[in-house]
Formats: sequence, C-alpha cells, structure tokens
Amino acid sequence: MITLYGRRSSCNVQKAMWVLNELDVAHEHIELGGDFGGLDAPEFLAMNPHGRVPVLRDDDVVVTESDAIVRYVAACYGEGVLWPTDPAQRAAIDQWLGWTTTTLQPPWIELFWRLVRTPVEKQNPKLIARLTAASIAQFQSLEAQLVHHAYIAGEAFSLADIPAGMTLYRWFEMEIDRPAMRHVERWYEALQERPAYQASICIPFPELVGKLEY
Ligand SMILES: N[C@@H](CCC(=O)N[C@@H](CS)C(=O)NCC(=O)O)C(=O)O
Repeated sequence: MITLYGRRSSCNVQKAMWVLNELDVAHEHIELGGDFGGLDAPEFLAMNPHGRVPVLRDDDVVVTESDAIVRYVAACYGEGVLWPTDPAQRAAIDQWLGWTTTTLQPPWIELFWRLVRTPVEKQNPKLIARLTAASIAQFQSLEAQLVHHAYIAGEAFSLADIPAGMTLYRWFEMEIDRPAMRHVERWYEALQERPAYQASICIPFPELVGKLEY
C-alpha cells in the first residue's frame, strides 16, 4: 500500500499527488506539515530526518524529496508511459526535471513567498520586480521549447511536464505583469484538461496568503 504524507497546499507535495493521480495509483494521503503539524514527530523524522514533506511510503520503501518521488512512482507504475526505458529518451525527460528544480523553481517559489506569502505591509516591491523578471526569463525558456513541441520533452505528455507544469497554476494566479507567452499558455490549457492536473495542482491557496510561518 502506498501512503503519501504532506499537505495538499505544498507545491512539492502537489508534484507527488499529480504523478500518483496521473497514473491512477491507489494510495492513501495523509495531510502533514503546515497547520497540520506532525513533522517533528519521531515516527515522521524516522522516515525523513529533514522533517519536510512530501514523503512517500510504498510498503518497505520510503522516498523523500519530491523529484525522487516522481521518478520512483513513474519508474514503478509508469514505465513506458511517463518514463521511457531507453536511456536517451529518459535523458530527454530527465534534463527538464533537473532544469525545473535548479533553474525555474527557485525564482518562481521565491516570488510566491515575497508576493503571496509575505503580508502586504512587509513586501519589498523592488525585490518582487526583480523576482518577477527572473521568473519571466525562465518561462521564456519554456516558451522557446514549446514553440517546437506540444509538450516539454516532445509531442507526448511525459514526466518532464509534471514538475514544470506544477508551477503554472500559481504563476497564472499571481497578480503580476507578465508578457504573453502563447505556447506556454497553450500548454497550460492542455494540462488543465487533465483530470489529475485539476485534482492535484489547481488548488486555491487562501491559507498561504500573508503567512510566513512554514
Ligand atoms: N527539496 C524538498 C523540499 C521539501 C520542502 O521544503 N517541503 C516544504 C513544503 S513545500 C515543507 O515541508 N515545509 C514545512 C511545512 O510544510 O510545514 C522536496 O522537493 O521535496
């Protein structure tokens, strides 16, 4: 039996939710972290000494780190669907997973913290402008890739679309000036048609507004 631990409002938990729902993998979901607490419980720290969510347990296997979780689920339950066995095809996907985590996600999540999670009276407009520009530069890279392909790693939906696609809901919900990006917008519309995307990613976040505690 698979158990996913972590609050649905966490973007890293949402990636894990999406891959499980996309592949229709039966699982139990336990809300943890944030207002739910529980990250300092000894039994949780035994699974993840970092005390962070998401954590996935699959019988005796425990996986931490959202990227490791999406790769693990895809390898176990989506081989040939989301995760090819051919090393070259797999690398074509893997490179976008790495890029998303190291390059796209940092300015995007920092912008979310400074604009959404920081109370208005504590916001720094110059920093927000800088983070907005830094995020736009990375979304432009996606736009350049999507000019040539329907999805990030080619013409079919793949694991590469999951971490990067996760950022889109919050990106388009944030009140910022952003240039039109026709292909990113077309890709977002395609992802929104997937029931697993709706269920896992399109989750309003009122409890995070003005909240810097976790
Ligand atoms: N690199 C880790 C980051 C994990 C992380 O920072 N998780 C946050 C939620 S996004 C967390 O546990 N925050 C504490 C809390 O929710 O209480 C991953 O990708 O899983």
